[in-house]
Amino acid sequence: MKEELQAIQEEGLEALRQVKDLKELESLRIDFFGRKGKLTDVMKGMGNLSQDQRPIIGKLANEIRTALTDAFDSTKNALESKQQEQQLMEEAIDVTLPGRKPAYGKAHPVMQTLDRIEDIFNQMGFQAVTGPEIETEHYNFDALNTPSDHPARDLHDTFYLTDGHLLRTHTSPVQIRAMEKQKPPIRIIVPGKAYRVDYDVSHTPMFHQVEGLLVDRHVTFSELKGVLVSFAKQMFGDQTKMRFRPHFFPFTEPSAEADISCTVCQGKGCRSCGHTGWIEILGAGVVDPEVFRAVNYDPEEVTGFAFGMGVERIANLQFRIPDIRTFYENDLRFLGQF
Ligand code: 2U9
Repeated sequence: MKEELQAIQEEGLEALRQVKDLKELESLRIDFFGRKGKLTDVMKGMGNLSQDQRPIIGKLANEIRTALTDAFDSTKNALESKQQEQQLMEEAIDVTLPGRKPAYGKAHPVMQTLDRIEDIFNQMGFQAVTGPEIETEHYNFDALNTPSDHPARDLHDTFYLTDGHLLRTHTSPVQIRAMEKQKPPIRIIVPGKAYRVDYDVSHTPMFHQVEGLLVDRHVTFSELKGVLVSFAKQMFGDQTKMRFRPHFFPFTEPSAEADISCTVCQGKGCRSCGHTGWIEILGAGVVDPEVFRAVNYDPEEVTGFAFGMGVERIANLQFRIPDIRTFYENDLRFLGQF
């Protein structure tokens, strides 16, 4: 039995020298110390020993068990540190590698233009207000003096919803709501989305507008011109010229369309301006007395001016984009350039 125990010790120590990882070590532990393990087997045979042999062999068996347990423990410690070291090596960060560039987002070009327009009018004392995109015929057309047979009301031009609702075709209903809430004087701009049944190089079914309204005593077309010329110079440069052509809108009288000197050829005439030297950028006029009556303002006491511009059109000129539909194709290669 003594030889058997010594052989087990030899075998165990040798096996521990060969062991490669913690998994192998665990199966060795079961092989030697498990319920059916080699050492346990020999110990079971102790009962058959004579009285005088039993303490001697018992002592030897304990010594061997302790020696093997110690060897197991130190092998386990060594394997564990080896494994940890390997893991640290594998997870090591190479601080000399070049960094990855994060993809920065930025404001959509139409929003950049909208922000700039808002800034300019804010500096001139106009406050931005907003309102609902789903409107009634009353706020979108009736209160704005638009006759019931006006072509803008046509199914082909306006997105009608159910229950007499529609998608606003301009942001003008917001000015009506503002006048209903507030007595004059009023000096507001209304930035926001508008919707029309239209789709070509210069129209998308959803587009953005900035409209403005100023109401006070003794407001004339001159003040309107002053504000708009100042806007055009700040937006397109100090050398920009502006001209007003007579026009018609149901909600203003007199009305005008305003052009600026071409931003490409400075008014000399080129392909961009159809060789006229001028580019149309907005519409404007003196608020029609009928509009004031609709909101219980007295047209004998107050006058006002209003204007409206399409933001995509301005962004178009600012960034020289030939087709405004590209703003809404969501191609990041296009949008990232601005
Ligand atoms: C009220 C009274 C008057 C707003 C105005 C225009 C002229 C105009 C167009 C420009 C290009 C719309 O986006 S566009 O197609 N707008 O020409 N808008 S005056 O007049 C108002 C608005 C509200 C109460």
